[in-house]
Amino acid sequence: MGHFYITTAIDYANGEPHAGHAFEKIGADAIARYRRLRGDRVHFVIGMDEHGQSIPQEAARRGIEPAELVDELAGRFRAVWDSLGVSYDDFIRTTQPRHARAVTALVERVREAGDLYMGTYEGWYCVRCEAFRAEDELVDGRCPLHPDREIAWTEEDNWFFRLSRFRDPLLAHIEAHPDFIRPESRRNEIVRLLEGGLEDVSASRSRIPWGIPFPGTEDHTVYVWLDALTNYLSAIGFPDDAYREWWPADLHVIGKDITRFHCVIWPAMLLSAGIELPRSVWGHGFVSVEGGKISKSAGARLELEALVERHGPDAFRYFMLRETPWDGDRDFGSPARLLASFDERYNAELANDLGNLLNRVVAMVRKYREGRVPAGDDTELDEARRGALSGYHASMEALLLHRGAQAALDLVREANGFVDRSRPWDLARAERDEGAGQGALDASLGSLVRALAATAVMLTPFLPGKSRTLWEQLGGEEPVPSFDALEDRTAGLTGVAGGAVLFPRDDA
Ligand code: ME8
Repeated sequence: MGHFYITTAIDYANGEPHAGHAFEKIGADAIARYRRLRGDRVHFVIGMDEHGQSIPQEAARRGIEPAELVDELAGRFRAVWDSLGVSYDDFIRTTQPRHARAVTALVERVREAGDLYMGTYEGWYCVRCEAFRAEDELVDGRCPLHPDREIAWTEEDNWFFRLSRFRDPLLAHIEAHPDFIRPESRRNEIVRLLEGGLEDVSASRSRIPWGIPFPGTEDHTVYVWLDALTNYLSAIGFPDDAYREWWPADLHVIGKDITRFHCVIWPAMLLSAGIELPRSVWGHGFVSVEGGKISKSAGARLELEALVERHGPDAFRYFMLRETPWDGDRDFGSPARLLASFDERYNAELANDLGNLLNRVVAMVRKYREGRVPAGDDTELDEARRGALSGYHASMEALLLHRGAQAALDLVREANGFVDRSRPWDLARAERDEGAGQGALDASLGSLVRALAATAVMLTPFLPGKSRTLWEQLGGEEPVPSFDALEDRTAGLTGVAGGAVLFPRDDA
């Protein structure tokens, strides 16, 4: 049995949760759930990034204290993740004492390594990125990622982190560990950046009191990115030895806009402190509508809550992960097009293909076998099931989640085609009217139940709630089996249970 520590980015507590945040958390959750179904012991951490300059600014705008703002937003984000079935084991907040303790310890180790020095910083600071931007990065005098925000000229004494020293060790590490940065497009990006050379970065900010005091100084706080990145260690108890139970992390899931922080600054800090590097960083792409944030689009009900309510949380998870390649971007076009493709996937794949298959199979097992699940010989559908499972595992292991979902749905389609071809109603008539043996119908129904049971497990990472219902309607007992137990527990199914329609059709 393996051991898997997976994290996501911690979200800034300066605005509402949106579909982009959700895409990341749902995807990471699908990976965590897949690992559990493989029998791994999983530790899955998400949380909130609650320091930095933007948070007191946003609090002031709302006329409340920063602490009040971050509490409120942490509650809001968490409620959304709970409603979406995100199965996190821990929720780290950077305002927690356990986090401050870890950051202080890490900064001290970096200082002992001789990688911190005092200098003067002059430059443009983008509060939305919480990062300094070089003059030649600016577009029309503004941050290239946040052209709607003013950018501030900043001059201050800072502690600097000797990042420049880590260029060669990082290049060597990336070269020796092809899985360190994935997908490949992101690795190439980082290699190019490193080849261009690295400059030292600020490790502290002065006059930004909302943060973790920089050890050994009066009026400096730890630069928010150094603070935030350390959450991956503080959540597992660093600097106490207990952190070694989970470290090194197996996978940091983050968005493509912050790969530089995760693939350059974070590993450099760890190298400096003499801590092992994470095994892998996955930089997923962006979901958008008309090139912008989904929730910002005018009109249509595109706020996260409304999207989740439209067909329920499982359908939303499925839609996001099936539509958007986990290794790429997806622009849905107009808000109306997003809703149309959501409805289409829901009706065609979930309500029709999957929902109808379940109904048909349960109804036939009841009608022809009084609800008892026959074992029956293998059919071509069993072969298709084994093929689907192996394609599914290959995709899920490579973290191509959209292809994993596709493999499960392909099996559902195969099974529907198999019903039409094997015509169980004719087999039943032949038994009744022509004295035919029971073998053919047993084989047909048995292989259909096996296909549905395998589908329930394969879809659990995407549709955790509905997959459980699917398994239960087949007569299975909780929990949905792990992959190792799938065959035995399917063979142990005795009678179908049936129940309410899995995905009520909705032609809205
Ligand atoms: O960057 N599509 O926080 P954040 C997909 N606090 N992913 C998106 C997205 C979109 N449209 N918009 C944002 C931060 N994300 C820092 C992280 S980690 C130590 C600190 C992703 O709230 C984004 O790429 O701006 C990031 O991974 C996550 O949402 C949080 O973004």
